[in-house]
Amino acid sequence: MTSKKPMKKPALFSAAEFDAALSRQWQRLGLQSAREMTPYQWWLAVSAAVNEQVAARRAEGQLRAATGAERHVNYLSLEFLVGRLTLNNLISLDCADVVREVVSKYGRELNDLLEQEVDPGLGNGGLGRLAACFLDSMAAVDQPATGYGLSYQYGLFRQSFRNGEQQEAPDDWHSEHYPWLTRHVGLTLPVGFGGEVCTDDQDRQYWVPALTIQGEAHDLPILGYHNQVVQTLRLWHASHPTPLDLQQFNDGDYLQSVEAGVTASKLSKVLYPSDNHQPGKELRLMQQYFHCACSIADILHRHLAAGRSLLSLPDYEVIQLNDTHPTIAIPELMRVLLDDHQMCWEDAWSICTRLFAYTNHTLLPEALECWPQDLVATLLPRHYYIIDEIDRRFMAQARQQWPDDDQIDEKVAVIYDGSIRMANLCVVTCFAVNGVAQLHSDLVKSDLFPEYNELWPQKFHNVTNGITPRRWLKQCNPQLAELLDETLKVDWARDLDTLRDLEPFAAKADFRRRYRDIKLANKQRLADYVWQTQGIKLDPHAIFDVQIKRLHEYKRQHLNLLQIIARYQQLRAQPNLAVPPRVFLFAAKAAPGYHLAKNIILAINKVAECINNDPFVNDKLKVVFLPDYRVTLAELLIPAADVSEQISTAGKEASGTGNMKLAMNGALTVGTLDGANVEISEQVSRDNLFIFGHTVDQVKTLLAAGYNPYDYVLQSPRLKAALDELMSGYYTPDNPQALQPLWHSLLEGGDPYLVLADFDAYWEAQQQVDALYQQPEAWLRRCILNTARTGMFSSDRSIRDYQRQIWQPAV
Ligand code: B1N
Repeated sequence: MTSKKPMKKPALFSAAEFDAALSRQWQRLGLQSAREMTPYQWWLAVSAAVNEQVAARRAEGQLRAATGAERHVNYLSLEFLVGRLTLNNLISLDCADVVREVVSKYGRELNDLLEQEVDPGLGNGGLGRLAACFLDSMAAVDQPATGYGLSYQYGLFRQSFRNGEQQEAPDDWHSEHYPWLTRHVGLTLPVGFGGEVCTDDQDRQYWVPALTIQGEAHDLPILGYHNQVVQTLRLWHASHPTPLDLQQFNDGDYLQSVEAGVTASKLSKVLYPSDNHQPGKELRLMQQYFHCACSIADILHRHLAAGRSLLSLPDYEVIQLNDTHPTIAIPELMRVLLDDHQMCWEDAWSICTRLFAYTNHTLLPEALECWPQDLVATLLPRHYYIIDEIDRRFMAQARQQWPDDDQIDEKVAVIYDGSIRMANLCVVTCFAVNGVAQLHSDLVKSDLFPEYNELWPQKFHNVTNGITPRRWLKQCNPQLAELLDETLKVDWARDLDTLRDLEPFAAKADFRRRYRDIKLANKQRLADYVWQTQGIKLDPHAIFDVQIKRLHEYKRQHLNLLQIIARYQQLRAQPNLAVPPRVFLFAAKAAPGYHLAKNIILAINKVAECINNDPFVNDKLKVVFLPDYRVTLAELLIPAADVSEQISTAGKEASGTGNMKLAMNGALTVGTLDGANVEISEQVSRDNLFIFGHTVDQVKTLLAAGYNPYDYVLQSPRLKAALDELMSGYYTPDNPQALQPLWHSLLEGGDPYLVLADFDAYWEAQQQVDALYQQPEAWLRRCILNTARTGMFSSDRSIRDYQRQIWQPAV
């Protein structure tokens, strides 16, 4: 399928209209002229002026709601990692040129003032970023949708390093004002907590909460790419209905009078900073319930306001749960239907089981949410009763299905051993359950939920993740985007399968030269940034090898580190070795309470310090750990990468999405057969990346046979030398014990992620990288083929898969 470039539509607003909107903004700032604005005020004014135009065009009907499907998708997620919005929105509206023209009349560069925007960091990593890509794609493919999230006052912490150690600081991202957010003034909702369940004279149960707080709606516009669609990401902010109890205030008890408001404001204060881990904190459960109660009320209100009956809810709406974090929406909807609308259990249950769908994003046991039943019973007593009843009814069915299995409770019950297993509640209720890459979806069926799969095989699906090509190609790599425009002559960002038409150009000299020059320019841009921020000089002709993702043992940044040490030792031993110069670039945040992850950061920083200050190897090897990884930094690193490190233990990374972004921008993957790496390898073909290491089956066999990391140390002199040096205090002379947690985890700790077992194969793959880079023409061809063959990783394709497999009207 190829899409012809559509006829150019008239711009959404003219230069004169935009200039007038801009004037209103600087006047509002209390200034006399546009020229008085600081660069930050320029960014504020431009963004607010565009947002004002969007609101006006929405009211006039030039921008419209999506209409392309029967069911409206409600995407519930505790995280939306949207990244900077201003340029993204200008690209979607096709208004960047008009705005650039007006701004330049005042002697300003649009690109400079866009740099003033602070990332809205309302997510931890891949799960939150996926939610943002999906909103972009749902608008692009005309899928009616609303995103529901929380308006955290503080996003993911800011990271810096002191003596190589991670320091955290609060991320006060919109300290006073964020121009893309609009408070929906007419919309505030009450949310209860605690209290007790009472019974009325008709024997119906109802909940009397002890505390009621208020949810305010704050909306971000989500703009469809070149299709005039606008929809909403609604972020709930907690406040107290009466921030001051005036009676108490007048009685002189000032502190107590603000106390209720304090409880409320804590709720949406901060994003929990853990990725692939469940903190198990009461406040987190309160956040989740607050998010779900507001969202359910809003969805019902929209449905009823359209004059529709409650029973028809699943005909018009679907609720997609982004992992189990919003699972409490299920008992909340049951409660509202049973208690507020006096529906019978069967009808309410029938609605829920046709309305909710669940996406699983991880198999890691420490990330599977379980809540103590006592906590739920105290905080949400009515919900606890409803969950218990769901479990009771389901277990009656399960015991019939497996009459002879005396372990069936342990395997499938929702409430077991004093805790509520949220993933089980999801699978029991939802009409669809999906994993996020083919391998992961297979493991969801075979390893995580084999019994449920036996009971309901038709519930289980795969929808392979994707990334929006607007942000991750067009916006972050403008030169490559222009080359694609000129070469393909179609609006490829609307239909990414058209990238396949690049294949023949992999052999054309002019295209090859331009593709290579663009990569080099992107590397130079990154080198300039590293020089300015870190004072480290990088040679843009070196291999830029990047590993950028959250810091987690299963992602194995320490495998990369061991290989770097071995490389450093080799260069010291053989100074004349003909290897291409290599720069290893890391960026990663560790959860503040994850001590081993923080120790790995320290280790990388210490090794980097030593290598970068060793003139002996300096033209061959550099290591840079860039602080404060976030969407904006990813946008700088990804177009500049030659090598993409995707080296998780097979079976542990559900999908990965950075792997897709890097391959699409022409980096060659060094990767294990894990998550979406498997599908990337199928698409680009195995010769165009570097696959190594134990497969899922081999990992299982190895662990079943009793894995002993020392076996691998004894077999590999290279590994032993690298480990010995790391353990010797060589890199931390001031504190030889500083890296003890790291080596303990690798040796006595049993090396749970098989770092040592994969070391030799990884080293071998890295040798192949060096060899291929020495054949620049062969290398370049592979880069181009990676770009040409990664079209299926557009999140537009993911959304179409959801539409086809999951969001079809309920039957
Ligand atoms: O979700 C991404 C995948 O591409 C990644 O492979 C996967 O690791 C990631 C608890 C998580 N899974 N689980 C989480 C995040 C926050 C939290 O509090 C778990 N993140 C993933 C998108 O599918």
